Amino acid sequence: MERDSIIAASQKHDIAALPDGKLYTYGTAGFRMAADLLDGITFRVGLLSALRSRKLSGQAIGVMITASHNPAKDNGVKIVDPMGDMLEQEWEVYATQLVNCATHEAVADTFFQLAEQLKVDLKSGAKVIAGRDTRPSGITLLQALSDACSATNTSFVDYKVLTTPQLHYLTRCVNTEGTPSSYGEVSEAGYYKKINSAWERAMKNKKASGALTVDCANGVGGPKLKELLKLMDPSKTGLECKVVNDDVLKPEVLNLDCGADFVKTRQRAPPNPKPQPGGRWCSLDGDADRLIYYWIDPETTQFFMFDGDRIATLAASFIADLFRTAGLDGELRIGVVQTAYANGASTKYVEQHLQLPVVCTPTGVKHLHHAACAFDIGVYFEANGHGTVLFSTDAVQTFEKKQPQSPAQKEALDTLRALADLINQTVGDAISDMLMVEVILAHKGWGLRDWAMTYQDLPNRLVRVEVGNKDLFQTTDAERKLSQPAGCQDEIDQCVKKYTNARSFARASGTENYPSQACRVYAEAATRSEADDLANKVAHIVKTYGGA
Ligand code: NG1
Ligand code: ZN
Repeated sequence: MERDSIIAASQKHDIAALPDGKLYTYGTAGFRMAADLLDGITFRVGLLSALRSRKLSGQAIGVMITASHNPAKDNGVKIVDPMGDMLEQEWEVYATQLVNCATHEAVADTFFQLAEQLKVDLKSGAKVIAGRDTRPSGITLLQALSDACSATNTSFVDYKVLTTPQLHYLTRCVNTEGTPSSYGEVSEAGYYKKINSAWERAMKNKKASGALTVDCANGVGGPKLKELLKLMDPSKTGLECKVVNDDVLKPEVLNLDCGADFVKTRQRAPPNPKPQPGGRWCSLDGDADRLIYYWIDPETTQFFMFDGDRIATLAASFIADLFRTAGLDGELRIGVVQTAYANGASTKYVEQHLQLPVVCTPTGVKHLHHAACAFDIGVYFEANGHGTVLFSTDAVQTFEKKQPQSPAQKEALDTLRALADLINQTVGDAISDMLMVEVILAHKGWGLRDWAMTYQDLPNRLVRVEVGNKDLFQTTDAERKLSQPAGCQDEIDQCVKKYTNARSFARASGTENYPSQACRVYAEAATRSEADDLANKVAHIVKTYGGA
């Protein structure tokens, strides 16, 4: 590997220095910002992936180019580890280091220095696979990645347009191909085949209750869901999917007034097409890893939202029921993992009604995923609709070994096995989560009204506060309290005390870095007006402590 060729390749992918000596940082969403700032960053992420693959004995590393629910002008780049999980945290620091090099020479030098420090054999083989969402800017960013791979003799496979969870799936498949733990066929078609077969098994003798309208945020979920629908046979399972907001030819409409993030943050349905009262609706986000269901009560026209918390409670309650029926109760441990953004009513429901343990982690899927691995069945969801259910090897083996004593036990075990295949084990996947919800509703014989009745959300509000310096805000206790700036948390506590059943916290956003920096304030309370009022008051406190 030649220093000169790395420098020459790097020179084709410049980086803009940030004002005031600020650094680009690898955060919960990798590097995410305005697409025109990303060319050099993506090239350097390619270099780091080439190192990481070599460090892990040539296993393939995934790279996803997406800015998820962000507006069309943005993009992002994120590294996926060999088993389909997020990049190991220690390496986020190396990513930040390589990306912030001031010159192309420094890029090459840092690359060799990291190789030495991490004992990476640069003569060994390496592989990177990549995909992108539908943003046109992704095409040139993939070229930057490809150039980094050429400059470092790294094999590169461009899977072109994919959902984020599909790229995670493919990464795991490539690395387990031909082994007993093979995760599936290494192709997009293999992904659809695996999901559809598991879906049909999970729905054996069950019927979904008719039409489901899916808002795809005008993102990659639209064409990909339509691919899957080609395999699905509504006459077998009763599920009629109607795909809306699936225009991927007009880049500017991506995530515009539609999609899971719109529904969650505005707490209302997208304006177009207007949902009919009583209909079953859901929204995906721009890269199809978040899912939110909603329903308008035909009698009262009240809007009900089924967010990540509610999907988690539905999944946990159903799996716990299946365990009881299958006679596995007490043998395997089910747990729910949430973040501070989970509605207090959902936490209470899981702990008191379902009698299952709840763990709270900092924001960011890597934290939730990690905590979920501590259970035999780990149900993790962020309130925003990103999440999945992890089945440990132990759990899957137990389902295989268990001898059913009755037809009901057999059915419960079959359903558990099918769910373990249906639910994406690498990362939250809106398409597979949606089918999981449909399986559960069909098994329970529930409509959305029944699901809405399980518990009542506390009114809540999430506010974005622009601050001069978000690094001033340091948190503790899984982000539920501020340790810095001094005095800020006391003021928040004093404020919260004045409201009924209230809770509020503030933290720096990990994804909103450039050009403006933001903190997020969450508040919940007994009534809508109290929640709104509390959120505004805390936002004001944060603004005053936030620096110029
Ligand atoms: P930040 O900007 O750190 O709040 C947001 C979401 C996270 C996660 C990341 C990655 C909220 C409150 N925050 O992070 O949950 O999804 O984006 O996309 O929803
Ligand atoms: Zn997303």
